[in-house]
Amino acid sequence: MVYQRSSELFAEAKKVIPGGVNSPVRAFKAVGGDPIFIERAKGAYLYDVDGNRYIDFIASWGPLILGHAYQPLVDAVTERAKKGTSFGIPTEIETELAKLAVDMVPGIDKIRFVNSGTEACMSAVRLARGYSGRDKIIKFAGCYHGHADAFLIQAGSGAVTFGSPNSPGVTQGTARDTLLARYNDLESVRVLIEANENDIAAVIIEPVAGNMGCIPPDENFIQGLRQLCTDAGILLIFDEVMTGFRLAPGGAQEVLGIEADILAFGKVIGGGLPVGAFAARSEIMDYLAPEGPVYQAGTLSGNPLAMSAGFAMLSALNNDREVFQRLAEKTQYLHHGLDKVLDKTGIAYQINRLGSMISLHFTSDKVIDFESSATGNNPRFKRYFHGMLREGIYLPPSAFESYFLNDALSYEDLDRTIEALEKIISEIQ
Ligand code: HOZ
Repeated sequence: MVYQRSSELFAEAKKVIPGGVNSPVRAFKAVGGDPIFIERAKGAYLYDVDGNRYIDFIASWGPLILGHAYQPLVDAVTERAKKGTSFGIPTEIETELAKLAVDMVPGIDKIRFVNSGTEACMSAVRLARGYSGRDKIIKFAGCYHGHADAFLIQAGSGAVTFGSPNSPGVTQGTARDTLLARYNDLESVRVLIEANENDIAAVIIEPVAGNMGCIPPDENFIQGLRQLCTDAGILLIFDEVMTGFRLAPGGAQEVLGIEADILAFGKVIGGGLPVGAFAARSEIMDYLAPEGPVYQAGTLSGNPLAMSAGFAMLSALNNDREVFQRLAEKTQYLHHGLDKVLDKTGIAYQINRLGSMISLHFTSDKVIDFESSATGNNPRFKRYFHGMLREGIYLPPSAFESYFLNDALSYEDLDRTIEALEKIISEIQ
């Protein structure tokens, strides 16, 4: 493959954008080399500026569950744009999307739209603090809830990929209010709750972790966590930015059979436009301004273009609920195909999967938390990533990220992906 135009564009970008990217995970720092620049995409395929085609397994890091340039969504956004893109005054489509989301997701009465998953999680925590009158939160090592200060303590995703899970710029005071537990380890949560009685406002968790690779929760852990929170009067926040409207119409809550107190959304709910949201029962949501005292606002929040995209996406998913099962089957097919190739080699690896989220770690340890996910063989991962890229397969450029399958992927695409691994397997031995 030739990447010449991409490299030229990257050199230009670096002159005026820090690191040449607007989000670090795009920079290929963990795998080396220059990132590719995208010209366009359709369905399951990305086309770069050098004319190369890739089968896409990141789907814009999750939002494009039905594939790129999904026609009903493109039509909705195009029609809406002709009428104006933003007013800062209410529009009917905001209520339509809110009704649809409230209908699809268990246990919520009201939802507030923001512009990103970061904003959603940050606002969810503020709401929990305002509602409970308590300051501290518990988060889990390796979970990533966006880049608000309180979450950059042992954060996953790009933060850990680039060696700053505890970023400079986060004050000691913020760090003191963020307590750190271990994913899939209920005892680590119990200890923190006992040591901070009546001080903890919320526990925030990715109910299926996707920022240290994909790590499903152990059933006893997640059920026990719900019970611990209920017993201690702590609000349980599910960060469903990755899992919401992806694992099921009702997200991880539906799959796990557990209801959280506050939910944060992003990605699929915006269909590829910048949308985040947080939601809860009325009793909690009515603490928000202008109804209640907890302030939260945004010039572009609920803007009609983004709402139209979100409405087109959720409507499509709501009207074709089999899509979730279809995606889970495709993901299972990919999993088995990768197993078949890797099992012949003696390479130590783990594949974790739930629904349409999957990841591959080159380690012999079972990957259940941040520590075990960090045991992966990174030099091998780099060779794997670049080998697959050369074969036209676009994977997340870090082992600390999940793949997100989209429904435009055909079984032929999956076969080509498995064949690509077979082709490059000698390079990663
Ligand atoms: N939340 C995404 C997956 N960890 C990363 C997206 C980004 O930072 O660009």
